[in-house]
Formats: sequence, C-alpha cells, structure tokens
Amino acid sequence: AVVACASFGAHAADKQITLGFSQVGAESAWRTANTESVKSAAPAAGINLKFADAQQKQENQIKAIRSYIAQKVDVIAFSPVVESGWEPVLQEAKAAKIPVILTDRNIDVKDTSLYVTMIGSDFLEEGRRGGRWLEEHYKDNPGPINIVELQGTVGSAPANDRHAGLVEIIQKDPKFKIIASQSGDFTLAGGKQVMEAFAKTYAGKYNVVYAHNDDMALGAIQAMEEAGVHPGKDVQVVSFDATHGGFQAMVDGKINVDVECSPLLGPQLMQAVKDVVAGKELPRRIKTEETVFVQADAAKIMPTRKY
Ligand code: GYE
Repeated sequence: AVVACASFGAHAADKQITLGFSQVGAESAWRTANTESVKSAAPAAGINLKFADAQQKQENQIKAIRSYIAQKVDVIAFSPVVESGWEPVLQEAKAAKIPVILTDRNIDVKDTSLYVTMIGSDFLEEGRRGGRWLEEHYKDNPGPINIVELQGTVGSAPANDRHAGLVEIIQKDPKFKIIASQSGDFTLAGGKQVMEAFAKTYAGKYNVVYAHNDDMALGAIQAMEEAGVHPGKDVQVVSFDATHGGFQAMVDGKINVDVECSPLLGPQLMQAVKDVVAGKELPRRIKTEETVFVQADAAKIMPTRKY
C-alpha cells in the first residue's frame, strides 16, 4: 500500500497543470501585451493554458470561470474587469476546491479566502505619482490649474485608484481642480470621443489632461489636435502604462509624463500557479516594480521598452 501511495504521489506531481485564465478583453495596447505575456509564459512553464477573452464584460468572465470549474482545471486565474460582484462565482470555485489567483486588477470581497493572491501593480500609488508630477510641475504657478480626467472602465480597480491617488495629492492645494471627469473605457476611440466633447465644452479652460491609460491619451491627443490645441505644450498630458505608443507620444512632445504599469505578468503568474499546486504558502499580494517616465528621457529609454 505504501508503494502504491508513493507512486500515486509521484504521478500527481508529474501531471501537467491546467490553468484556466479569464482575460478582461483586448481594449488597449497594455492588454494585448498582457495577453501575449500570459500566453507565452504558460508553455514555457509547462502549463496547459485555457484562455477566454471576456470583451470587457463581467458576465462573460463569470461564465468563463464557471466553465473552468466544470472542466475541473487545477487553478483559475483572472483579471477582473470590475471590483465588485465576485462573491457567488468565487464561492463556487472554493466549493470545488479550485484555487483562484487574481492578476492585474483587484476585487472587493469581504471573504479574502476566496482568492490565494493578487499579482499586479499598485494603482493608487500610480495615481499619486501622476499627482506628484503635477504638484512639482506647477509648484511656481499660482493657478488655477484645471484638470480634465479621462477615466478607465467604470468600476475597475485602475480607474478607481488612479482617480483616488490623484485626488489624494491635489486636494492639499486648492489651486488644482478636476473640472470634468468621464470614462473612455480604456480605449483609444473612447478617449477621443470624450476629449472631443471636453475640447468643445471647456475650450481654453483646461490646463491638464489626466488620462488613465495611453490608449485614451492617444485618442485625446487626436481630438485636441483636431480642435487646434497643442497637446504637451498648451495642455500638459499625464498618462499611464508607458507602452510603445505612449513613449512615441512623449518623444513627439505630446505626452508629458507616463506612469509605468507593467503588463508582463505571465512569468510571475505561472510561478504562483506552480507554487499553489505544490502546496506552498504564497504572499497575499505580489507587487510589480514600476517607475515614472518623463518626456525629456523618453527618446533615450524607448529602445529598452518591452511593451
Ligand atoms: O492600464 C489599461 C488596461 O488593468 C492595468 O487596463 C490595467 C489597465 C491598463 O486596459 O491600459
């Protein structure tokens, strides 16, 4: 019996791990790079990946997670489109004894036993970094400094936290005011559309565009140029992600500062998956190391960028 047990154990350890991953969508350059990172890291780690794109809809993510439970995958990972509403489906995963790992975006649940760990950036700190750049840039300017904000997907962790981080910093100085704020859903088309409206309504009245990602910043740049405004000069543009597109816009003088957010989470995710299956204890939060890039350094740094 002992021998049979040992050989069963060896077999279990050798068995290929199956990971079910539910992605938000394909809304941005960040997301494309993230998908690519997950898809290439899985085979490199010897993990069998099942992948589903939710097209930015929570209901599609819930369906994908339920199907992974039905298929009895070893681990479920997902990048939650919004923060709330996950308890029921995660209870089902827990009842099926399938560990869940969050990547990229956090969720808001009371019962934190519903997921093992969260791998990704600190969006609140990113928002503070954007705010601190503004504080520094305008330190000798008495203001008023009027900000228009292009928010990410409504209810998503990066939209909530990049907004909250900005507010935390600028509320110390009443010269800063967010005069308008609207969601462009993290897409270029969304950013352009919202900015077209802002450029009309607030013509000559805004000093800063604070865009929650590069795609929306690039859309806003197009809208401003069509309205005869020079982004990066007449208006300071603060953005997030630091993708190739964002870097090129800095090199072209149109984005002033880009707060880095790395999408290259695949290798860390695969390691966490292996550790969970091996029964190792994981930290509750695995943070990504990031920095802030300013226009003056963009041309020099751009060739080293990986997404
Ligand atoms: O900033 C944006 C993407 O969740 C960090 O989602 C991610 C955000 C990223 O669509 O470009």
